[in-house]
Amino acid sequence: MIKGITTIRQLASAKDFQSLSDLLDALGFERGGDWKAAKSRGQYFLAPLGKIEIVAGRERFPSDIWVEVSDLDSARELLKKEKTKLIADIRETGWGSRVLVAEPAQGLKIAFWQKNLPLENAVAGDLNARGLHFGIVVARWNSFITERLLQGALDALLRNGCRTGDITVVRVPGSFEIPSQARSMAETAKYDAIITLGCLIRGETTHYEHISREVTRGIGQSAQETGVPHTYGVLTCENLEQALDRAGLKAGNKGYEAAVSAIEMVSLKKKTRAVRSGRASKKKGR
Ligand code: DLZ
Repeated sequence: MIKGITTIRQLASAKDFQSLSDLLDALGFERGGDWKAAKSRGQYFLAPLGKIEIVAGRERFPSDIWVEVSDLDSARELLKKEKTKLIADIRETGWGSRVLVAEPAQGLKIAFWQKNLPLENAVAGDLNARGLHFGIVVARWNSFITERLLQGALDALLRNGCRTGDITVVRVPGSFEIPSQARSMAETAKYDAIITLGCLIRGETTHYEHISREVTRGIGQSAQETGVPHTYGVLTCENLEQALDRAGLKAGNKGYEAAVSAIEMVSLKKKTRAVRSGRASKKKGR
């Protein structure tokens, strides 16, 4: 019988409507439909999971909208970037999770939360880029997009402690040339990770499918065969509007995201190596 759950929030102004829509886009909600009537308009945002939760007892919950996220620290960073008011910063709950409360529009409180990792042996990368060396390969084709991706990537590296002298930026003619350049850089063993940035637009690219498949495959292959983490900041878009959205407007900046992923992967690689050598020496000790 049940088909879905909708919770409606009526906003005070069109400006609130727009800025909250932008924020929900940036957080990764999928847009459903929208509607317009004589006196109002609406926009649906879809989450992968909806539920109704009922609670008994005396604990007070700070919001009646709870958005579960996979990475609360990144969600907080994004909220700060969007200048969203934080009512309560990240805190541990008494039930194995962390939560923060934001007020993205006047009178609308949303709690964002993440479950703590339940496993003892869970390993996750940190976001500290101090002392790390990064190679960035950026395509000149569609440079008005790729230069924005580059700015996003540099912003992420510098904010997380990387020094400008530890970043090498190499420009290649187009996305097709990214994998071979990425591989040449990875093979020097001078870089902890390679960040790849490009923009393919279906409408303007002949053989779009072939080029995007080759670029993706080549970058993945270079990562696997050299053992150096590579991250993927190559936009594959239907049109220019979508590309602009992903290069810093509505859907965040994919260059920024690729750089954050690179920092995380370097840390993860080190930790995995440490776990592996810890296990090996335990075995020897036996
Ligand atoms: C040729 C071409 C076309 C049509 N479109 C794009 C594009 O949308 N994005 C991009 O990064 N590069 C494009 N290129 C250039 C190719 O990637 C490549 O640089 C040239 O074919 C030279 O090998």
